[in-house]
Amino acid sequence: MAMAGESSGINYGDCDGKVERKVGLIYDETMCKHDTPDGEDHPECPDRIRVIWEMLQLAGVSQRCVVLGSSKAEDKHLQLVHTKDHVNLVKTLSTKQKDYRRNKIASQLNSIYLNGASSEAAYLAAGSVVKVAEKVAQGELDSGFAIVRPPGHHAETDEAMGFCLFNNVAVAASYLLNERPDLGVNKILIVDWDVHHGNGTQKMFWKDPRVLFFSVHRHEYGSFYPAGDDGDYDMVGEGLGEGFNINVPWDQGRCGDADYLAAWDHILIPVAREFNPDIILLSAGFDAAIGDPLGGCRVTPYGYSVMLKKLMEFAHGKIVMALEGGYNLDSIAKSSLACVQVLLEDKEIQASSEAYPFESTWRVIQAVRKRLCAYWPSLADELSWKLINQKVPTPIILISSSDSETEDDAQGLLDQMSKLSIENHQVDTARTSWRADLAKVDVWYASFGSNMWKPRFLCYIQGGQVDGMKKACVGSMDKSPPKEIVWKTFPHRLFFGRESSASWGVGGVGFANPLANHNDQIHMCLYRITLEQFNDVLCQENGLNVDTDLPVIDLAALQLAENKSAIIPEAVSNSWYGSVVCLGKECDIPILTMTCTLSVFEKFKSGEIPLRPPAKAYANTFIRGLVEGGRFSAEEAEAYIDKAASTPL
Ligand code: X5A
Ligand code: ZN
Repeated sequence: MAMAGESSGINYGDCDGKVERKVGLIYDETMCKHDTPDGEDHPECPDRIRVIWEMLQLAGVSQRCVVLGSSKAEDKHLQLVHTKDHVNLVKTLSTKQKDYRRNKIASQLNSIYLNGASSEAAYLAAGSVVKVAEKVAQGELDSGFAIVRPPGHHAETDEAMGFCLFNNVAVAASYLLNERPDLGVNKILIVDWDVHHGNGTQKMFWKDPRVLFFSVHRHEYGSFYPAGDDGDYDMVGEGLGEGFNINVPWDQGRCGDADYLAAWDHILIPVAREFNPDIILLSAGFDAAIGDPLGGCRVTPYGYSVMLKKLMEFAHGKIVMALEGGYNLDSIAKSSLACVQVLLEDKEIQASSEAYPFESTWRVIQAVRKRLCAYWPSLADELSWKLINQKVPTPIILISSSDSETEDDAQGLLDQMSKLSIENHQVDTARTSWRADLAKVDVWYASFGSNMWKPRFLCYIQGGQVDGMKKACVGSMDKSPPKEIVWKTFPHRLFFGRESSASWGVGGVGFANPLANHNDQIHMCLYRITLEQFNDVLCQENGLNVDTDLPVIDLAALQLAENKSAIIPEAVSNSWYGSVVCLGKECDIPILTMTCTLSVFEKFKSGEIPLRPPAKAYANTFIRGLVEGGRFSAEEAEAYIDKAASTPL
């Protein structure tokens, strides 16, 4: 039976005549008006909540829920977790005086855009989570889902960041604890399964034992957004709140159902049983979902439904879901639907999975259990050997060109590497500390595409944009020009592929086969730069921010690249130029190039990713490089490109 509007009463939805659980939903189109000021594309887009709502309607699920109207948060509730100044800033964003200052304000914040509708959306997002939480706590609803944006969990007491303006979930938790003693909510479990760390929420309840904050997120030794140590498992809370903050920091991307469920079974669920919450608030970002462009993980709708189902054993199933991140429209719609079906107790879920967690997942889980077992006795037992042997190897991919070293040696080196970066990070937390060290080391960056034209390459060093480029580069933090330039040929295969690229628009761009082949010859222009600059070039080539706390290639990784001839650093493993290949040495300085990974090369070869002749602007730049470098005449350069573009792989 369809129910809509702010109706109450018993909902007889099930064909067995079983009384369905009352699940509240809030969606309001007004929150779609928060958008980029200039119409630029952004992953945190209005369609995110639209597609979720449409999916719930299409599946006939929203009709079986109690649909509530949205509400604006009250300032006094926002001020339970935010400063007056911050609330005022967001409140006055849409005023006339702010029309000209909004872009400036946004640009001074980390990953925030603002328009005239941002203020209202932020108030509605926070107020709607408060409203659902109130009704679930009261017992008027069994559970609920606030389909809101902007998201909230990155927002700190005095600062908007990470697409978040108000910390919606934190406001709701604080409201229940401090404003509604009548509801009898004394202990709240906040589960944050967004792929990013819930830094804002963590800080707001850092010393508060009434709130157990659990966040599982990509961390990668502090390099993943929001970078730094906040998301580490060592951050357990302080004072009375000590032990009431639990972080599960993945040290790699690609985690999927098996990894998340292992964290559930061996950390979250036993702790939740001991904590025995009165209500659960779920920071339900869906950016760990398979297909998410920012997350890189692989949680399926089924995985989300099992995670949620396992939480329903607590607090009499009183669960308030609030949308956080999630940027693949298809994935977030399907994941949301799977979750609401669980809240409705629609279908039986058998929690069985053939996949195993990664080896690194067990390492993280064991570290978390060890750090927290003093507060939660159920974490004290060692995990059985049999259990942790159910694993797949950590997917750091190595391309080995010599048989002299076994994969085991490589794993040993990698283990050493990860230890190194952890230690470095703890000893030395200055933001740019790595730069000074890597500035002392020279490498040759061997370019084989448009970067062979020096002015184009200099965009990556000094910043800027040459003719034909669609986008400007920010450049390296060290803007000094290359110390030397030499040309050489190497036994690798040049080819062109992709449909289009951000720098050049429609058309292919150059790649080198990551493996050597002595029947092929590629012309390369070698620039002698520092390893610091090489990192900045690598980041820009892969569309990553150069301003990172950790280098992509540190000294250990350079060593590894030299020994193994090629490495795939985790930070760029899913990017186009994910393979860093060492081509040997020149004057005792290692020669590095960057190209696609072997697995992407295989996709080019099979046609799964198109081979495509270069874009016009790209080809012109390429030719200029070869001609001005004195390698070829214009005709010869064209012939070189034509041959590479027309010979099958
Ligand atoms: C809510 C959320 C992500 C921010 C990423 C900024 N924020 N690079 O998923
Ligand atoms: Zn996120």
